[in-house]
Amino acid sequence: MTASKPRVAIIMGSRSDWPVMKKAAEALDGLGVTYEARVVSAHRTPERMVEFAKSAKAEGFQVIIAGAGGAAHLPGMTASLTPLPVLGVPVPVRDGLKGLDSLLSIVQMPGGVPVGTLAVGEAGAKNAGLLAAQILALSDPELATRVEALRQGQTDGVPDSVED
Ligand code: RP5
Repeated sequence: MTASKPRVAIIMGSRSDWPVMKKAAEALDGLGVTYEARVVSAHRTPERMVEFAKSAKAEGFQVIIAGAGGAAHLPGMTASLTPLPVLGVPVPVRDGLKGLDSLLSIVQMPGGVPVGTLAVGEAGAKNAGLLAAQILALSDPELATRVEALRQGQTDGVPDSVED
């Protein structure tokens, strides 16, 4: 958790999702975006989920990143209870269907309740963090400059030769 008021909420269905979801936190840390990470399960703590989703905007969050695995209802249920943009990260679970279950549970929302669904696993979590920062950067010029610098550094770091 970062020190000042968090702009992004990173929620996940279980502590077991954290090794994947911390990639979103790392992306936000890298861009100086404040966040708070919490365990909120659609199935095991449904009342906590409702309370969180209904109060998230009033708490000052601007974007929600929600990760879950298996029958991953957390992103969609959260999106149904808040006007904030929700980015969904499908987490692959050990004894599940390698993330395909999570992906399909998150991606096919009914029209009217959007969830911005990212890739399965760590790449999706990292991109959720970056995308949340890009959303916030629309109204934050200093953050926009940091996002652009990150992109430029990424581009500059790709060699054009196959070996030294
Ligand atoms: C989901 O069930 C969680 O998001 C997690 O990905 C999966 C397994 O949870 P644990 O049994 O590891 O707590 O709700």
